[in-house]
Amino acid sequence: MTDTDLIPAPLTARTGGDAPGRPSLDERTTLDAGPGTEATARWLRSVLGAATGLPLADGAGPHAVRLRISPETAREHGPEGYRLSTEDPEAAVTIDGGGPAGLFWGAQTLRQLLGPDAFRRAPVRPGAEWDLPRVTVADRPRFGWRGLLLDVSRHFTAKEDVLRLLDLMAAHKLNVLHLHLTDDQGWRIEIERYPRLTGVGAWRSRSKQGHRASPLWDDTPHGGFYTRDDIREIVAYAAERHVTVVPEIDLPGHSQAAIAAYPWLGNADVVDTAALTVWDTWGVNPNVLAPTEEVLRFYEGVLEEVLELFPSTFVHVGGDECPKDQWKESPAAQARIAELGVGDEDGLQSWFIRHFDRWLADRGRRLIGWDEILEGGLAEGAAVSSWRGYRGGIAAAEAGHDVVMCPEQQVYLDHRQDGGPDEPVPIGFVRTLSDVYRFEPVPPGLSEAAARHVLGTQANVWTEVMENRDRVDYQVFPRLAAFAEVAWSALPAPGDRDTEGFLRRMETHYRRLDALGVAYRPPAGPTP
Ligand code: TNX
Repeated sequence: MTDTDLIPAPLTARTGGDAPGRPSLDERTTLDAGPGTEATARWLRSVLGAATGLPLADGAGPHAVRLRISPETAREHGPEGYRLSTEDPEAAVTIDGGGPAGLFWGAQTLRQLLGPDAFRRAPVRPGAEWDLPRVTVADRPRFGWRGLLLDVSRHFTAKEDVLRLLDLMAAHKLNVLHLHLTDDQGWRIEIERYPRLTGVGAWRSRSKQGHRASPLWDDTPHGGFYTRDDIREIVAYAAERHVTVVPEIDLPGHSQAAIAAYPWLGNADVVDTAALTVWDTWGVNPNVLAPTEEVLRFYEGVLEEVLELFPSTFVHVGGDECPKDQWKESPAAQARIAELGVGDEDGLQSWFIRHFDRWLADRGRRLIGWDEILEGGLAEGAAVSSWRGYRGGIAAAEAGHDVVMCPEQQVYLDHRQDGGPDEPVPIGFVRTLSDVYRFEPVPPGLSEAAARHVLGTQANVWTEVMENRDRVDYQVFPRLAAFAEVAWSALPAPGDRDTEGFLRRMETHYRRLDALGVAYRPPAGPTP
């Protein structure tokens, strides 16, 4: 390692010798953008231009930041890999990307090398020189799926804040934003053919149960949703940063907001679904979808619009925490079990998932769901988000299905960071920054063949008790930095990880987060 304090740590970083002069960016710096590098050049110009005030005109030469797509780097490090050097004589900085994504990650590394002030939006030291270390970095990610789930249902995240989070993800070389768009407590995406999903389903009133249900639930009326253009903007903004947005439409559980909007979606023979409102507390909700053909058609309609907006290969259909009580009680659901020959209520749940697995496959997409979709038999092409520990992920991977590891014990960022009384979100397991750093996405004992099915890993942020951006910032940071290093870097086994070294590099990283205006949890705790 070097003194460059990069996070996530690169594969290799070799600091150079004592050649005279020191590489730096200054008034003479130009951008030399080779074919296919224009998008990253634009990003660099806008971000570094704002922070430094430098003109960064187009042009080649010894003072240039030279951007290239390089087949040799692609061969060595893959499309997300890059090589960055401040030691090549023909330019001040050279970044060779294996592909456009690799080039972009290299540009993120350059920003870190310039120091924390490179993360500001206006120059704080006008006329300053922007020194760079003499270094050659070669880098590539360990996993292709380096994700963050944001629950925008329990509390709506304003579009501007989603865009900001995408910038923060990109700064940490994360590349999948899993947007949890629907749940019992709110439907957050406009669906043209079903206007009540947002007209009714995006709004909840003051809790009728009040704080009796949970002292932690924010009782304020709440709502919001993304229009189709908002979604297009989020997806395009993400794509410019090489982040894929994976949409989640949760079914057949976690569906009360949809049922409140269209009561016939629910089990109307056992519950007065017309009286249901968007759920005003949290937990596992009994009001699940009715297992009818009409409900399937309805969700096909929803997903058709979702596919128009999200180019992501993977589409998440939830499948988690679907209580089967209503199906047990409902004569209509029991008749369906017999008619479909699916055996029992678990079979009904897989009937839903299997249907959408085929439906998505017919449209060139792939289904991903929470590990409960294993119950009653895994659909043929399904991938699994393993959240109740590793178990579901292991079973799915050993059966040849792709998995994303996101065990709640390790990487649920809604969970507290300390056992003390002052954590603003005092729920769940205690998971410190160092704990997250010691998370290993590939559990020991997984066969080599199964390990190849671990697409990667994801940290999940559920927002039941996070009413605003500062709360989310506090829960996500700094732990996302540790998570990013686990997802990107070639770290040794957890017992051999250099946690001390990571925490030392974090000292610099906190300055970057300060410059970015992130309301992270201070290392000394909430009440230092
Ligand atoms: C479980 S993770 C859930 C979410 C909650 C979360 C709270 C998952 C698939 N389901 O609905 O928000 O726990 O930590």
